This record gives sequence, structure tokens and C-alpha cells, in this order.
Amino acid sequence: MKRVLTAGVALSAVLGLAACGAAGSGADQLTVVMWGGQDQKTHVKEAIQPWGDEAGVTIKQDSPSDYAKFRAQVESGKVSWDVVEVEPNFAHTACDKGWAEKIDTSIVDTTDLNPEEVTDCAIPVLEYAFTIGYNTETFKDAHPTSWAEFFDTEKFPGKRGFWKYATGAIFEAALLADGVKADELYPLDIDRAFAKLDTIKDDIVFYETGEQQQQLVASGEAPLVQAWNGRIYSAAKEGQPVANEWNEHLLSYDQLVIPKGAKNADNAQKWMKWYVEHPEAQAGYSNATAYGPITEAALEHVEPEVLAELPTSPENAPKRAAIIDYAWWADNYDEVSERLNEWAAQ
Ligand code: ABU
Repeated sequence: MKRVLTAGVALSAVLGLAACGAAGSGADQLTVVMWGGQDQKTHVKEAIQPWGDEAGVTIKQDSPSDYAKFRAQVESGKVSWDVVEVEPNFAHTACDKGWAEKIDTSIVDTTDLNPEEVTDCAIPVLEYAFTIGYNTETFKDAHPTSWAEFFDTEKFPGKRGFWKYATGAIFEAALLADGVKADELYPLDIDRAFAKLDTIKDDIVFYETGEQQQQLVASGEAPLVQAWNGRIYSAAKEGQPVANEWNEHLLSYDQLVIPKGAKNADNAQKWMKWYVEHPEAQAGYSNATAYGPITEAALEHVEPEVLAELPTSPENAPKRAAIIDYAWWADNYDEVSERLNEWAAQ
């Protein structure tokens, strides 16, 4: 996969409806759904609210993104979300099944985006990596620097946190830990991955949200987590005793999709246009999180010390194990998720 980054008057005011919100009624709102916590607040502050202020659109939020709720809203015709941050496998499925609106390229100019991250129904929102997040007090002298060491509970005792969803790179990490070569990861050998996961099952804790991930590792409850690099970067910046180990990281990205039938789909398309065309807003979010922006132009606005922390930096990119294969995940997500849920419940 090629990486681009080597880098009015508000109707409610007219109608006097601002105080009651006129929920879901029209063109003056945009309900944004992301993965929650401080990260979402930062994204909205840096890159969504400024558009809302400019356009006279009230920004509303919900979290976290939830694929079952997304589908249920579309199928029931009661759609309260307008633009949702999702993983690329879900964006692919949602487009395929008709659960997502098409991106209107007469509004959203996608030419500056990585073409491999753009589909009929989705554009990228950020680039990130699954890293080894560790507590720097628990592991003062030495910490795991490979997935094999992450799975070595004798050398590095303590709980390990993984995201509860199958696409959280738990299977990729298990296979790398078991000796599968990075360039031979896909198609994932799920039986082999479960066998490796069995070896540390008693030490696994699953987290649901990015905030829980941060709390687990910062508190030392799970001194090791399979992390989203930006959550660890942000927690460290706030003074928490955590760090990213970049060796063998897995590169990923999230996308934005508009649920079919979204009441404010037009606003969603307009905000997407603004986001793509405002590299300084993308960079504002990157500067706070060390997640990668979606256009090359944004890199000019990223602070030098943050540039070095991006997944695509010259420091970090050579340490990459692999890029998550979301085409494989789109085909296999339901089956593997069911197995993971059963395994976790046993
Ligand atoms: N897929 C997660 C990346 C962004 C976040 O930290 O919410």
C-alpha cells in the first residue's frame, strides 16, 4: 500500500430554536461520531468546530463509533449520526451494503489524499499505528521491544491490554510473536494466532475505548497495552508514565463515512471538503496527538518534535512490521469477531 505521508445565518437562530436544539431537523447541525475521550475533543476543537463557527453550523458529538448502532440506525431509518470515524474494513462493508452515502466528489476534492485511502463512500481522517504501549515506571530499565517479548510474561510480568475488537491488531501481534514473518502475515492464520493467545490468556485484559487504554497503562493495572500511538503520546504529554515502543508497529488509518439517510449529509460533505482543504487544521490535531494528517501539505504545519513522533517519520517508519490489510479484514471480520468473542468469554 502506497503511503502519501512520508512523510448564514443559522436556521435555528431565525426560528428561535437554538435553545431547544431542533435536534436532527436540518441544515444547521452536524453530529460527529469518533472514538471518544480527549482525542475526540481535540479533533473537534482543532478541525471541526472552526468549520462550524465559519459555516454557522452547530457541532454535536457522540461516541464511541459503533458499527452495530450505525447499521441499526440506517436499517431503521432513524439516523441521528451524520459523519462517523470508522476502520476501513467497516467503511468498505458499509459502502458495499448500501449503509453509507457516496462521497460527492463535486464537493469534496480528494486529489490531495492518498488514493488508496479513498473509496466511493470514505475519505481518510488520520493515520496511526498499533504500538507497544508501556508503563515507564513498571518497566524502568527494560521493556518489551517486540511482540515476542510482549507475549513473554516471564520476562515481563503483568497484564496485557488489547482492544476488544478483532481489528485491533491482536491477531497480527500474536502471529508476529509466534515467529510469522511480517511480509507473510496475510492471510492471517487465525488458528495459530489463537494458539499463541492461549499462552497468555490469563494475563489479557480487554479495553473498549481509547480512554480505558490510557488508564490501564498509566495506572499500571495493565503495564503493557497494544496501543494507538496517539493515545500514548497524549497521555505522556500530560505527564503520565507511559511511552510508545515503535519496533514492529503496525500501520493503520481511520476513515470518515456518512450513514445512509443522515439528516445532515450535506453538512458532512461540506465539512469533509473543509477538512481536506485546511492542512493547518489537520496539523493542529496532529500536533496534539502525533497522529498523521491526511495531506502532505499539513506536514509543513506540524511541529518538528511532533513530526518525529508520527508513524510515517524517518525515525519510526523503518521500525514498521506491516500495514494492516483491511481488504482481508473486510472479508473476514464477522467470522473472526465471533470467534474472538467466544474465546474471550470462555
Ligand atoms: N482508531 C483509533 C485512532 C484515533 C483515536 O485515538 O481515537
